[in-house]
Parts: sequence; structure tokens; C-alpha cells
Amino acid sequence: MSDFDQLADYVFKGNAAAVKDLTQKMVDAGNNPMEIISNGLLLGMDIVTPKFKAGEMYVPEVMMAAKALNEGMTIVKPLIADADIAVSKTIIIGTVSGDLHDIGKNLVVMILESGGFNVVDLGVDVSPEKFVAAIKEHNAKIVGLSALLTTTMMNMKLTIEALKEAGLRDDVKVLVGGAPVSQSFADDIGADGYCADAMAAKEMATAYLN
Ligand code: B1M
Repeated sequence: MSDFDQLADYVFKGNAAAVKDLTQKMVDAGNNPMEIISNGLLLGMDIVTPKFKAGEMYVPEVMMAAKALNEGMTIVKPLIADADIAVSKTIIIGTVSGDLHDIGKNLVVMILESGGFNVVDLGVDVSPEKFVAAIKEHNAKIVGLSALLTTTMMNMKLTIEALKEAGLRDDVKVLVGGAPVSQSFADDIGADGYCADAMAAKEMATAYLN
């Protein structure tokens, strides 16, 4: 097995210590950091994605794989020239006003980062105004809204309205997710995409930004 395949396998198995050691070894051996990401670290996540979708892997295993991948990313990220990280790949994400749930949102952040996106995580209980300010500050083209409570879902709609008022709506794709959210709810509030899970978020963000 090549080092790249071995690295992908360690990511898939969520073996963070082994990912860290092998990534460092590959860097020391002179491998291109972008190739380590594309042909090793992200390849591991590509094994995870279909298995998660097929119900062959569960959330804790996906989180372990994402954590392992991030161990490798922390080693190679500083070695990549700024030009290689597209500014247009910035995504703003947060849990909407009044909602403190963040486990799912954090998983989405990890998966998006593993997909090479620059994710600005605003945390929980994020007001529409704070989303608007962050989108402006980072010139982001995608915003992700998370809600876990039926009582806070409507704050997604308020956030979309705030984007309209700020004149940003046409420039930003709004992706929504969270246990009580559905495709029909997303359609009703005028979101651009409904993400049933973190993998869907990554796929949708990739489709919009690539
Ligand atoms: Co809360 N809680 N909780 N809770 N909690 C729920 C949501 C609830 C369904 C439990 C229940 O009663 N059966 C219920 C909501 C009922 C309703 O609204 N109809 C509930 C309630 C009532 C409450 C409190 C009001 C309880 C109280 O205090 N009386 C309170 C509210 C606090 C607040 O937010 N203001 C509360 C508090 C808490 C804890 C603090 C104890 C804890 C949160 C800890 C934390 O997040 N740091 C908690 C938890 C853990 C849950 C449950 C058990 C689990 C949620 C979770 O983490 N799931 C939950 C029950 C449930 O959902 N079955 C429940 C795992 C996670 C990986 O899945 O979040 O769905 P999920 O994320 C997925 C997708 O939805 C999607 O991708 C993720 C990964 O695949 N996704 C996105 C999510 N966000 C996305 C954003 C995107 C894209 C995809 O953007 C692009």
C-alpha cells in the first residue's frame, strides 16, 4: 500500500495519531502538501461519505474520521501558499438565535473543513445581524444555518429576511440544516438548499463554489 493509500485508510479508520505521524513523515519526505491533502487525507473522507450515506458508518465514526483528517490538515495547512486557498471558498456558519445546540453544526464544520473550505464558525445563538456582518466582513458566498428546535427554526427565515434587507440575498447561497428542518421548510422560507446531514452540506457547498 502506498503512503497516500495508507494515509487515506488511517483517516477512514479515525486513527488520528497515525494520521499525524504519517502526514509528518510524508512532508519530511518532500511530498507536495496539496497532494497529501487531495490524494491522502481527502481520499480517506471519500471512503467515509458513501458508507455514512448507506448507513454502514455512524455519526461518532464520522466525527473520528473528521478529527483524524484535521490532525493531518493542521500539519499541511501552514505549508500551502495562500493563493492555493481560494478566498471564494469561505463559508459562514452558525446556530440561529435562541438555539444552543451545536453538535451537528460542529460536525458540519469539520466535514466542510475536510473538504477544503475556509469555515467561519459564529457559534450558537447567532442573531441575523451577526450573520449579515460576518458575510460582509468575509465576502462569503455561502451561509449555513443550523436549528434544532421548532421554536428557533423561524429564526432561519428572519435571517434570510435580514440578508434581503442588507442587499446581500442575491450574492449569498443559504443552506439550512438541523433535525426539525426539511426540504419543504427550506423551500417555504426561501433557502437555497436543505442539508439532511454534514455530507449533504459538503456536496452542496462544493456544487455552489466549484
Ligand atoms: Co436538546 N432538544 N434541548 N439539547 N437535544 C432536542 C433537539 C429535542 C428534539 C429533544 C427531544 O425533546 N426529543 C428537543 C427539541 C424539541 C422541539 O423543538 N420540537 C430539545 C429540547 C426541547 C431542548 C431544550 C429546550 C430542553 C430544555 O432545556 N427544556 C434545550 C434548549 C436549549 C436551547 O437551545 N436554547 C435543549 C438543550 C440541549 C442540551 C444542551 C442538553 C444538548 C445540546 C448540547 C450541544 O449541542 N452542545 C441537547 C441535545 C444533545 C439534544 C439531542 C438529544 C441531540 C441533538 C444532537 O446533537 N444530535 C436532540 C434530540 C434529537 O435531535 N434527536 C435534542 C446529533 C447531531 C449530529 O445531529 O444536530 O441533527 P443534528 O445535525 C445533523 C443534521 O441535522 C445536519 O447535519 C448534522 C450532522 O449530520 N445539520 C446541518 C445540522 N445543522 C446543520 C447546518 C447546516 C447543514 C446541515 O448548514 C449548512
